[in-house]
Amino acid sequence: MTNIGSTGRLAFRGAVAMFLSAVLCAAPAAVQADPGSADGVAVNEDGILTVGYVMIGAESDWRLACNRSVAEAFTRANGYSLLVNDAQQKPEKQIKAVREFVNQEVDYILLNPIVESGWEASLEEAREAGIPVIVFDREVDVRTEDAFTAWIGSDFYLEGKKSCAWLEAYLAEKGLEEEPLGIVHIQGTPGSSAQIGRTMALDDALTRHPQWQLLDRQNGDFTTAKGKEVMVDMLARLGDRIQVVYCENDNEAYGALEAIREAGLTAGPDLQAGQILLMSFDAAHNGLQLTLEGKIAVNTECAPLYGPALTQLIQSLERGEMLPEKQYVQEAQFSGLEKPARVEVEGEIYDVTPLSQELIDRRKY
Ligand code: GYE
Repeated sequence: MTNIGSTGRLAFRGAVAMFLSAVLCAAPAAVQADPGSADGVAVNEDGILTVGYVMIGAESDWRLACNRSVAEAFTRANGYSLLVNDAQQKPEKQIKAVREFVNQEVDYILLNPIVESGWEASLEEAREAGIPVIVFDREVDVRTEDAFTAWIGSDFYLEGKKSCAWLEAYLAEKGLEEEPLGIVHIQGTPGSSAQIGRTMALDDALTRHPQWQLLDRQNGDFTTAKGKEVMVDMLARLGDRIQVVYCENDNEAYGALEAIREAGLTAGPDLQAGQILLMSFDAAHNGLQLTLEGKIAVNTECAPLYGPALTQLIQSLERGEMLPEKQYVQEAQFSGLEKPARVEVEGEIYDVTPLSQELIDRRKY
């Protein structure tokens, strides 16, 4: 067992910020990794740190890339024994997994929470056992101070705001800013940080634009299958009133695109020609390809390659260094369209990265 608990985590914010944006933007090694099993017993061999990974599942391209990145970073050669517990998108399984890892006396717990709520008791047990918990990607909503050791992840609300700002700028570009706009919304897993932040941003934009009409909102659970299912339903009920589809990840967009094609309609940015404009998040390889083709008009990036950053955080803790409590990663935004070239969110300007095949070919996930 390591003695480093979840107390000090103040200094070296700047250093970690720079480091995180560097590692998360780097391409992963092109190795297919197979996460181990949760059934093994944590053995604390000489110099080997046992790390329990409380995983969400395999719902999306993003998640597969994230899991692979963790597996590739926490190898025996790098000094780790990685135990993986796959919750298959079931929050109660995750709580159980934390408890199991505490009982196994692992050295560290990596927690990728499905939903934000329900964490007080199990995190308290880990804290009492002196096992540092590093939460990443999504967040936990806990009132207890020092409930976890550190968190790194995305600013999902900002991602959503950038996405909506792109739509505003695009409509202005086309002279359509005053026109009524029919929007449907395919949400991510209810109660997950990614869903909460991206939904909140759309809600803000709907309030700002009374002429935008939210026609329907359904849960696509971040999967292609569910994304398609809800889009089929929305198309059947709302038909050509749908002008914009706000998908909360690429996989939902893949599903929505299938539904649109099967309904004999066309996805694309030309609203005046009756095309359906899709918005997406993640910017995984296939998502970017569809963005270059215009099938997805704007794709706001979400960075999945956490493995190297997580090993660095653990190494910092091993050296007795303090960690910042929360650390956001930096993310881009992509479109195949030339304009808008930048968006503005609360006085900050963010560039929209123009897509090229070369850029997409470099994307390994
Ligand atoms: O956007 C989606 C996934 O939590 C950021 O979860 C992650 C989200 C990501 O399944 O594709």
